[in-house]
Amino acid sequence: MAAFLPRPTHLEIRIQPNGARIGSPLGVQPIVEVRDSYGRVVKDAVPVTVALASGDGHLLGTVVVNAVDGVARFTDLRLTGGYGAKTLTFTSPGLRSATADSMDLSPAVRSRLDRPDDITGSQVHVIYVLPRGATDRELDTKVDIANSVAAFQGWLARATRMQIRFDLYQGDLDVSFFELSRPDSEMRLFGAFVVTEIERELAGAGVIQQDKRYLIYYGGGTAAFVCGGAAWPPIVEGQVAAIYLGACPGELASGPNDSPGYWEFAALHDLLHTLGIVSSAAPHHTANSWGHVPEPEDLMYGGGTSPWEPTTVDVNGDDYFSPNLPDSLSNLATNVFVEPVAATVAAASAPAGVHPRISSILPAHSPFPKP
Ligand SMILES: [Ca+2]
Ligand SMILES: [Ca+2]
Ligand SMILES: [Ca+2]
Ligand SMILES: [Zn+2]
Repeated sequence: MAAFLPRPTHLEIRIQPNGARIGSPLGVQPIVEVRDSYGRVVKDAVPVTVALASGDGHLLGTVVVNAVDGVARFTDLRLTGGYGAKTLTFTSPGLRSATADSMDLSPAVRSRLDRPDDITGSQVHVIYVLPRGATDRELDTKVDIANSVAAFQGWLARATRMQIRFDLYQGDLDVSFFELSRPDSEMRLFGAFVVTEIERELAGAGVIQQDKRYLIYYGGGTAAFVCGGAAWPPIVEGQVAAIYLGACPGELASGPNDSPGYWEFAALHDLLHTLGIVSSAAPHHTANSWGHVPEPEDLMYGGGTSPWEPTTVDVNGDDYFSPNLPDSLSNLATNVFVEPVAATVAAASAPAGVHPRISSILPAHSPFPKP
């Protein structure tokens, strides 16, 4: 009786990868076997590497796994990229590779909860809020909001070397979903104070946490001549900024490296209001438009006869962004909701000097509603 040493010849997929969703590990993680020419599992401890063979995006997670008793079990693979078909291949040196069945990358799972935070401390949580019964554009799960936030973060990083501390979950923007109890027809009657009503409902539902600010992409409108609104502490108490997507025209940025458009600037502008910017005591604070400065190229312009064409965060560095402001003024440079960006990250963002695709449109609100 001759004893043959089993010799591995190829890989075979025992469990096909499946269940690919944006922002989550694969629902079904693949298991791959090392086999010989007779199809028997060979108990060799060979390394098995998985790669994305077709489809755009990236494969993340532990992509090299050592077979144990001839079986390689992947545990934390996940896919990024556009929706649609992706194919994985498995390789090991000297062995015939195996290609998995194609699978579709699907939108993220909707979360009505603020998921566990990657970072501790002050941070901004983003919520897609709909009035009751409004058309659901799934901006939370189809990464539209994540792209929009990334677009203005990139712009802010180039302009200031700072970035907003956003609430992340497993490395991605944590966007949750909330449906109001009232329809758009009721909400819009609150005019410039739609944001106040949104905050009231969120607080009533226990959503608001003490050390957070909230940026709302709101799928409703308003009867007032505004596109968004925000708290402006200490004069207008609150923690919430909202842009009213149903109130003004235009689309969100379509990719994370896009130049910010109107909605991105409006979101960032309103979010800065929730940090107390621009202080009423700032030298160029506009008395007829609270929380704002007068230059049309400034992110915190409050409207007037010139169109808003934001290129600058605090013209002349004397009102709300400078290392040297008096402590009495709200200062983006020292605010706990922002942090410095590594120079490499700032440089890698979309090219500087690109003129924002925005002109002749209203500022986020003109003027800021007086309390
Ligand atoms: Ca994630
Ligand atoms: Ca969270
Ligand atoms: Ca200034
Ligand atoms: Zn404003």
